[in-house]
Amino acid sequence: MRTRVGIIGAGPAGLLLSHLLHRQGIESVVLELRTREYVERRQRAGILEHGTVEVLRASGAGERMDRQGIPHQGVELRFDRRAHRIDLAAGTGGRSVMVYAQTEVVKDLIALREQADGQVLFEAEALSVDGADTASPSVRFRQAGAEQTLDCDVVVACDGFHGIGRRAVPDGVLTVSERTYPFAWLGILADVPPSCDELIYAHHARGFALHSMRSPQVSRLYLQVDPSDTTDNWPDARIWDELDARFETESGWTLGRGPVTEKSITPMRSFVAEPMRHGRLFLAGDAAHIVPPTGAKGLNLAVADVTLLARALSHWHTRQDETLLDAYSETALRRVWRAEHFSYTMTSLLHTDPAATAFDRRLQLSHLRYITSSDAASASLAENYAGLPVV
Ligand code: FAS
Ligand code: PHB
Repeated sequence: MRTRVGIIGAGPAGLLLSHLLHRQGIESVVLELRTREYVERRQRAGILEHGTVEVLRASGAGERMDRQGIPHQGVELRFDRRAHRIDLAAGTGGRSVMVYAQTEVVKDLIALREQADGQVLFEAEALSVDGADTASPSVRFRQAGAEQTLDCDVVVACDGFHGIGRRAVPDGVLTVSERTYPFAWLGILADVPPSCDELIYAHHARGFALHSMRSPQVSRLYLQVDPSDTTDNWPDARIWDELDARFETESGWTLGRGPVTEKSITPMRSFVAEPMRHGRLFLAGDAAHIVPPTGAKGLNLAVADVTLLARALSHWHTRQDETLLDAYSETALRRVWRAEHFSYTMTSLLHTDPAATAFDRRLQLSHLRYITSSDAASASLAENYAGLPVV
């Protein structure tokens, strides 16, 4: 097999890259380890920042998002048993976010690739990337028990944190920076209408909690738990009782309950591998960086990476100009590190670290009170949460 751009991974990064390249007349092949049903059902992100919404709309991938997505102009920070709304639009000159699940973005992009006769090969496991530092890289992969080779002009590893892309870079070339956190998130889906029109990020002595949603009928909720915890320790009743405790307010607000249809625990880490390029191999999305989900940045960073890369590959393809390709890693990493800092700050601000001292906890409350009483501080959170303009 031969193609211009070999893409490993049919998550949001790989699928959107293939879609954007197609619109530029550049052919690609996407190799995906899992089945189509698996990648379409995998519960992950829920918030699209302003720039992501614009990219999907501009590329013809936003039609169902605009019909079924829920635009949000604000988020609530809850602490000291009181609600504090952060006005995203006021703090950013009108930028906002959209509640539209990653599962839906993935379904829309797969459907678009299928309509365009795009090549997305499911149950096709990439085994190695060869010749990354030559003019003719290739990907060895296995599908239906048969090993094949995909010859490419360039290879883009969009294969997530556990993929093979990074491993194709020789030892000593990548600089890895990372941090692990002393907590994880227990996430549930529940068949119950959201109890608030917007998201609620709750800081509480018992631990962090997040109220989000998937539709007017489905709530998405998260609880901070110990990284070693398992869902077996969390029967539904215990989850609801703990959420009630952490969302408590003076106002008497109550959380609606309903059947829990999905339950999972996600570890938390910050991770960056630099540079995001080695010869003709490029890294994009979670293959290059991971953020704790508190800032709702993971999916949005993946979109920003491939938007940049699609533009650079188009310049190379149509003008034989590699300037943007040469600048890809440095340009992408500026946005990555801004999102890493914001996600780290939101995580440290809102979670209850078991090892925290009384001094640490007083600092958290002081920071929360400052953000919710200062227009400047609130605007800073708003511009990071709604997303800085995609370059
Ligand atoms: P992805 O991991 O989505 O996709 C990589 C793809 O590559 C997968 O389909 C995988 O099967 C495939 N692959 C891997 N190895 C391969 C191989 N050898 N051959 C072929 N294919 C291979 N972000 C948020 O903003 N908010 C959240 O709430 C949130 N929750 C998350 C919960 C979990 C459990 C996880 C793991 C992540 C979460 N994230 C969240 C982050 C997440 O949304 C990612 O940022 C997003 O999926 C990144 O997209 P991709 O870079 O495409 O990587
Ligand atoms: C979600 O709806 O899944 C979600 C929303 C905001 C976050 C993380 C996850 O910060």
